[in-house]
Amino acid sequence: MSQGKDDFGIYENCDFTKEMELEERERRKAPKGVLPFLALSPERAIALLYMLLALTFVLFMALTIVNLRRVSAAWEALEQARMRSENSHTTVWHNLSEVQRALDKQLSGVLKTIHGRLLNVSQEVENVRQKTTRCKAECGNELSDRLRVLEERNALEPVLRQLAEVKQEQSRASALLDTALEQTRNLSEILCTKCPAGWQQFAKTCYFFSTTNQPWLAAKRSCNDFNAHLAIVDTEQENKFLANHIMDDRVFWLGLTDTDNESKWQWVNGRSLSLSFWNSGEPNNAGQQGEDCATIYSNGLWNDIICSSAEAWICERSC
Ligand code: MFB
Ligand code: CA
Repeated sequence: MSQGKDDFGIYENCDFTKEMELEERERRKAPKGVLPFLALSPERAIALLYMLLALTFVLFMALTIVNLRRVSAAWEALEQARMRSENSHTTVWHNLSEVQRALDKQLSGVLKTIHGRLLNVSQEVENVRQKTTRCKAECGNELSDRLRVLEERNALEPVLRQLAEVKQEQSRASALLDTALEQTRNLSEILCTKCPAGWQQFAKTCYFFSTTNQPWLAAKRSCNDFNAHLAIVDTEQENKFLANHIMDDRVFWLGLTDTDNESKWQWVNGRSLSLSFWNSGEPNNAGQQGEDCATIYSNGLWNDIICSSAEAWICERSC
């Protein structure tokens, strides 16, 4: 055991071995702030270094193993990703080839359609060309025909104009004739002093009472032959005038019938019946063949009977 005082301090009774004393001196020689092991003996330092080295190596190995694992995991993931990518590439490639095939198929279909249409169009073009050729010939003829017609029409123009003037003159003349006829009629009515022989006058109208009999249609024609018509009753006074000229049991045709439309009675001038003097219960359209022509009794009442019956008749005409 050594005692003494060194430059660094006082050692009291310490159990220092030589080495430890050396170490202690070394340590104390080391500048302040430097790692403690530098203050160790070389052997120890080497041992420590070896230990550190070994520790570092172990650490390094551990880290390497960890990294290797990570790398292998990463590699595996990469490999899987590559596989997936390859698979997806294969799938995508397969899909693309499918799409390609579909597009080729569609395109070939479209091309066929277009080709077909082109054929049609070329056919139509050919037709149109042929029609145009034909038309040139026909249209040429048609145009020359039309030209000829136009020339003739031009020639007819003055004739047509004259015809129009003649037509205008004609319409003016017919208007004048109508006016003259109306005036003559008015005049004859005003000047009407008497009816033809054998006719009866009431107001400005003349009446003919037949002495023979015939069916309604024949009687109608007879009146027309005298420029007259079967009697049309417009007023009660006129009806009384007719009745007063009828002897006892005789009946006379009037110009009244519903032959065209059953029960739609119409005068021979086309006017529908308004004022009427039917006997009670008439018109009854009696009998299997019906009754479609009107007669007047001596009492002024009317009855419908079958038109084929032969009866006397009354004609009426303006004075
Ligand atoms: C009927 C009359 C018919 C014939 C018949 C003789 O009146 O409606 O037209 O004249 O008598 C009862
Ligand atoms: Ca009757």
